[in-house]
Amino acid sequence: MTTVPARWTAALRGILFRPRGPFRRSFFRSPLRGPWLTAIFASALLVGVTAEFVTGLLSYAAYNPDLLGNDKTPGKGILGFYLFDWPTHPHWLYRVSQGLHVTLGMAVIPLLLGKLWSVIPKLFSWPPVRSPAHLLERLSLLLLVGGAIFEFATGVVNVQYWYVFPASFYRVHLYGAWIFIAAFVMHAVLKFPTVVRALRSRRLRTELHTDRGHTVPEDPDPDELVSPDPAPATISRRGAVGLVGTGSLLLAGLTVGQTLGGRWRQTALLAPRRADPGRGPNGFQINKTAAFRGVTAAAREPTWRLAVHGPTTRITLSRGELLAMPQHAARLAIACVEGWSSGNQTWSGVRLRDLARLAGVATPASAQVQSLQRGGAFAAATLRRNQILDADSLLALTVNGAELSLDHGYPARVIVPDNPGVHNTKWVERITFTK
Ligand SMILES: Nc1nc2c(c(=O)[nH]1)N[C@H]1C(S)=C(S)[C@@H](COP(=O)(O)O)O[C@H]1N2
Ligand SMILES: [Mo]
Repeated sequence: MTTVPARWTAALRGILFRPRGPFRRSFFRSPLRGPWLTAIFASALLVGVTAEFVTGLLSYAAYNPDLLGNDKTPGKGILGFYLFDWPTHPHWLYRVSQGLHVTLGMAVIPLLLGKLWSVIPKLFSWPPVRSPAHLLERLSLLLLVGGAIFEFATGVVNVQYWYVFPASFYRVHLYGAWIFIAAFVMHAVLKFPTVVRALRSRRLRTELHTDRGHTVPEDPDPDELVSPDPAPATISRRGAVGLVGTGSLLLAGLTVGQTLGGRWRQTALLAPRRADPGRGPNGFQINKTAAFRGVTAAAREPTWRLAVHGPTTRITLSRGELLAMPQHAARLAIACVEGWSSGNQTWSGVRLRDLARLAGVATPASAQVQSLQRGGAFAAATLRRNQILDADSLLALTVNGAELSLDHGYPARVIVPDNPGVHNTKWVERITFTK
């Protein structure tokens, strides 16, 4: 015979622990959800995320973070184990890999949303924790989903110039990437057999020929992605895959113009519009103007002299003296971490290696470049030996045959092949070469 209190506890437990809202299995009713659709999105994501990770690591290496003054990211720590000397050739490598990182990053967003949509019932599993192993799995999913959202959100925010970071963007994006990728690899390995099985369960070609009227749910699966009570289809699987694919292409298409530069820039509707570069030889993309950086007066100062320092030598050169030195021209593009590029321009000026020789170091280990700019980011950068010695590495005085404009770095700016834009310092005041 049941005592009254026991019956009450059972009833109470029934009320308290009954799954509600999205925690009920019958809540999500799309007939499209199932292992096959999830596996399709997952496979595409695997490619996209891997490419993002590789280009991201390359981007970090290109920063030369182990050089003095470039330490925006923890280069010498364990995360920098793979760092290598970033080359100066091919001169378009950073532009391509960073353009890919940003464009592909945008393209992956619809894919990520599609994938999350396809597994959303799993996020509301009931009871929330069934066992210690289940708890671990859920925590790893938190890192996975949280990490993905964090990486894409910080990336988009940076590319869109909304500087809202409590710490350096590079640092949070890099740390986040390692946490995310660890969870991602674990998830990919654990789910690999499921994905292979799911991909084999249906034929892609057949799915792409199935319209909405013939779209039926997948077979019930152990992961319970398939709804136990599916509603009629409002879109075919082909439609869902097409929707995500079109979204990806659209985002990529509206972004990539900023990397291509020139007229293509007009098509980059999703890229932020910066200062109007105007027309003429200096009429190409400007990132930070002289006014924004507060250098207008200092840069116009006729008494400006470039200081060239070596271990034992200190000289100063006027712009006239620099122009009297052997001039060299190179067609190079500025490529920014945010994915945009100036496109190739013809820069001309003094070779950095000629300046190094003047400073008494024919083969310097590094060059610290200091701008006239006081305060604000990017006022200084350090270049490494191969960047100084490259025949196309210049302290540019003119561009496209005209004097450098104030916004492009007058009286002199650094331009080095394959160098991230941020290290092509403008309004240079001093270069210190070290042995
Ligand atoms: N002194 C100084 N140099 C600088 C910057 C800056 O803000 N200050 N911006 C850098 C960044 S982030 C980039 S991408 C390039 C852009 O060059 P541009 O402004 O001529 O297009 O300049 C770099 N040189
Ligand atoms: Mo930049």
